[in-house]
Amino acid sequence: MTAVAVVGSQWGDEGKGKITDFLSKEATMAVRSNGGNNAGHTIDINGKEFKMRLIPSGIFAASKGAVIGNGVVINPEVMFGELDNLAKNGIDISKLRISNRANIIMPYDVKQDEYQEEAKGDKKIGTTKNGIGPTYMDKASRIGIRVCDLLEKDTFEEKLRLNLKIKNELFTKIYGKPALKFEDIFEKYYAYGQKMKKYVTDTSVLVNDALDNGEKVLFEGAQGTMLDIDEGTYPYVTSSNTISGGICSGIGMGANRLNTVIGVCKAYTTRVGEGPFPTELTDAIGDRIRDTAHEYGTVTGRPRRVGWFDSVALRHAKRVSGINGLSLNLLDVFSGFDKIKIATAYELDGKKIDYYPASLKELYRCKPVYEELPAWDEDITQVKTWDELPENAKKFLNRVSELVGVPLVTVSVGPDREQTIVLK
Ligand code: 2SA
Ligand code: MG
Repeated sequence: MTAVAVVGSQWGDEGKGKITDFLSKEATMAVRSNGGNNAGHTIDINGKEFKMRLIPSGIFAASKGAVIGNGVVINPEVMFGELDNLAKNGIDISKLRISNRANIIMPYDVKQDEYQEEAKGDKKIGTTKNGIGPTYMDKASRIGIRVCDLLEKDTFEEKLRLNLKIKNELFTKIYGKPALKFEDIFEKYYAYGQKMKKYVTDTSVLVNDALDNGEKVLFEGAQGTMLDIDEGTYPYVTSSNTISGGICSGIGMGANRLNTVIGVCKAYTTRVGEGPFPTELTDAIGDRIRDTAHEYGTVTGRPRRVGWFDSVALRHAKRVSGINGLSLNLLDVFSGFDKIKIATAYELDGKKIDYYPASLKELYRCKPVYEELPAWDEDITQVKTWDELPENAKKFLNRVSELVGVPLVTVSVGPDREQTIVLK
């Protein structure tokens, strides 16, 4: 292992934290390069639970740095909240490094996210309302406030005044909402910048130097392929590139740097928020998977939408990210089931297709073509090796790997670190 990326290969919540935690023991540097506090997973360190949203989960082990790259959007309040909690629990946070080019999520971005969703009515995206989309909008329209801008008082003042003029016009005239005040934001955010300063650097140099020196670097992807702004189910996506290419632009490194791209998936599929989901189950089987696997949002408690494993989506994920190892979670959920289904292709207007259509209308018309496999009765939560798995579980895993065209590297049979079968 030198440069290993972990990416979600479904719609997020695949359990990336588990393989990340597993790999981070070997890594000397841990890097985040996309998204913001719309990500989140829980890590168990010596019996203590930590909820990580913005800080790389590898901070616990990374001796050479836990890096927030230029592609990340940062809510300073959330970040310092997380850092304070880590420090309070004796975790060394001095290795944190923040890119001087990362964009800041401003209070008006959070408001705009809320107003936009409200205005869309039943066409809403179902965002996490953390201001992620509007911050990337600001970045693309070149009015974003970057970390380095926050550190220069006059630059920050100038940018904030201009942005408030633009945003307040939108808020008051289009959305009929109150304007935000310069005074309520300026000093508070300037102070955040000053507090952030000691961690700020050109993280592209840092990461590239580490790779040049043969350090083991772990790149932690957030969300999943099907939520990618380019390759996902647009417009029901997040606003960043969640695929492996997003790591290169989100840190400032060459595409030839990554040697391993691990795609994380579940033995079935889940999605939160709106948008197409061809293999969705709205029946008792879906409820059974949801209840067995506790598929409810960690923060809001929203029930996640549940469906069968979709190899069409996975092949799409494999292609767009160059996935060369598959990490499959939650195999144990199917113990006691009668049958498991896998979508091998779609049927679109009477024709069998094996690709993911770009048009939403077409996607909504797609009917999955299923293959049925028998499940197993045995409780597999204590299984440690491939050989101990029931034959039907092996058949299911082999078929998944064959359909996706990627070897399995780990299979998880429970939430604990120990409940992981390592295959490669
Ligand atoms: P946003 O807030 O603009 O990014 O929302 C846009 C859509 O993206 C979905 N979304 C997510 N869906 C599942 N998991 C997410 N994050 C995971 C978590 C962490 C992960 O546990 O919170 O897997 O990295 C996530 N983030 C955004 C959202 O529901 C909208 O459909
Ligand atoms: Mg999650």
